[in-house]
Amino acid sequence: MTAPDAAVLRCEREGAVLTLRLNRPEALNALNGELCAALLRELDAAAADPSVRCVVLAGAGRAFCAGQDLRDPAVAPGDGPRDLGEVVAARYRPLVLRLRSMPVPTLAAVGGVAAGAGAALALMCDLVLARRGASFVQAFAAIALVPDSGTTWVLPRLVGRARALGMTLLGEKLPASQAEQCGLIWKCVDDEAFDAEVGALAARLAAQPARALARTRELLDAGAAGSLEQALDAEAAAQRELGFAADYAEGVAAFAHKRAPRFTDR
Ligand code: LHQ
Repeated sequence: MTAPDAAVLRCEREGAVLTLRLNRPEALNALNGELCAALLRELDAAAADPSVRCVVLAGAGRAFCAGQDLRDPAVAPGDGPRDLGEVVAARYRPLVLRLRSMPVPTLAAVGGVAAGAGAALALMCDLVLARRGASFVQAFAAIALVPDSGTTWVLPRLVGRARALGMTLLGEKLPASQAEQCGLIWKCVDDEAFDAEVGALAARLAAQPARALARTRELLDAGAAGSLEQALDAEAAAQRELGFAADYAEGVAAFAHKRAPRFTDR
């Protein structure tokens, strides 16, 4: 399956797994307006397509994504001031909220450097698998901006305030192995095993009960901000919903008959 805008975003389908591959390798897959729009459109389409059960976000070439394209006329200083607030609100806010509310699990396959908003998009995915040679850069301070695209929300949640400040104020390249050690990402994988591990993990996620996984993400995000009582109430509400759903019956039947479950709910 090839998207109409294959030039900037490639849509690759393998079974129930949809890989959205940022495809501007000459600019380290930096995000311009066209790429942001294509990504949002394909994520919306995937969310509405019951045959998609896992979305992988990846990059073509040696990088995952260098963040906002600094040569994009919408942000490049030069011909006068630019309203960067408008750019983040119009392009990045919907992308971040879309990723965080996908009805299926999301996996970032970070094969190279992930910088600025590129790192933010990766960190918004449910799991991040990074090639050992990859790195994460909070590139905002180097161009005298604040972290955006949800970075100020997600970073301290993942690694705590001290590390979040260290990463954002200093903007150093954080190697994937250290990103794993400090809990920024799920796993760092040896370079030669990366593609196979991405495929295996995506296939495994696609076989999971998508609706239960999406509710789990919602509960963990809400739980981090709310009280214990709120978490208990939200868990009960979700458990009530899931208990009436087909996947629960299927999961218990599969357990009882010692067979693999076939989950279908989304
Ligand atoms: C690039 C870029 C890039 C264009 C490398 N753009 N060409 C949202 C909206 C509003 C305003 C602004 O902010 C945001 C959110 C953000 O994302 S802000 C952060 C934007 N990103 C950056 O500042 C990262 C800039 N890039 C870098 O720091 C480095 O390139 C990294 C650390 C990503 C990779 O370093 P290297 O591996 O040493 O590669 P390189 O620097 O040699 O870059 C290779 C080419 O890619 C080069 O082009 P050239 O024609 O010289 O070969 C770069 O100019 C181009 N490139 N990032 N964001």
